[in-house]
Amino acid sequence: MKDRWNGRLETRYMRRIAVAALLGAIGQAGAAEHSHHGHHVASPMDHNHGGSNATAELVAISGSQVNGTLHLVQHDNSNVLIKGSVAGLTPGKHGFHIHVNGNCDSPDGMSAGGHFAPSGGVHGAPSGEAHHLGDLGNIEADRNGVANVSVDVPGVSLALIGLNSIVNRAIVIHAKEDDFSDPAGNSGARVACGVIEQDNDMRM
Ligand SMILES: [Cu+2]
Ligand SMILES: [Zn+2]
Repeated sequence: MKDRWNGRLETRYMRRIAVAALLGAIGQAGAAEHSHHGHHVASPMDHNHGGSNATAELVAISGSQVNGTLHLVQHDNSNVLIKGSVAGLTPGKHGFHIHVNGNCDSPDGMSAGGHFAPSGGVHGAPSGEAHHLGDLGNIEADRNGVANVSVDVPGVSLALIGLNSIVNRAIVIHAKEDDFSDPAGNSGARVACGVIEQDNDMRM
């Protein structure tokens, strides 16, 4: 047990170093491109000047095999980019939300509570006028059950405190597609859950 736990810690640590190196490389590439060419298409990563970073390790719930790691990077004052890969899904679309409680302990994920909605509202599409702040739409898995996630979320932060902070809340993936109907999009069971945890060792 002890070895396994140490191995897991080590893996997690190595992964963070790899991510830090990757983010650094992207930042340098962006800067180099900027100085050598007059124009360059801005990527959200370019604006991560010492912003907070967080990680959500997705755990399988409701008897699913869904797993993955999502990395969150704050850029600008109120935008957070969520990137990563999720495996073990059924092919097609799956509701993708931030839920209010950073608690994935219950086997059905209900411990994560309802959708994160600090200013209320009704459930809907992230592109629509009315929606919960935590309504992130759908992610789509390919025929191998893998979804590559890259979702930019406006209006939220990775600060430790603040009304719109999503730290210590949960990312939940559902069995079915979110059809954007109130109150929760008919997206079915919760098949993966991960608490959004600040990467304290990566703060600059
Ligand atoms: Cu949800
Ligand atoms: Zn909602």
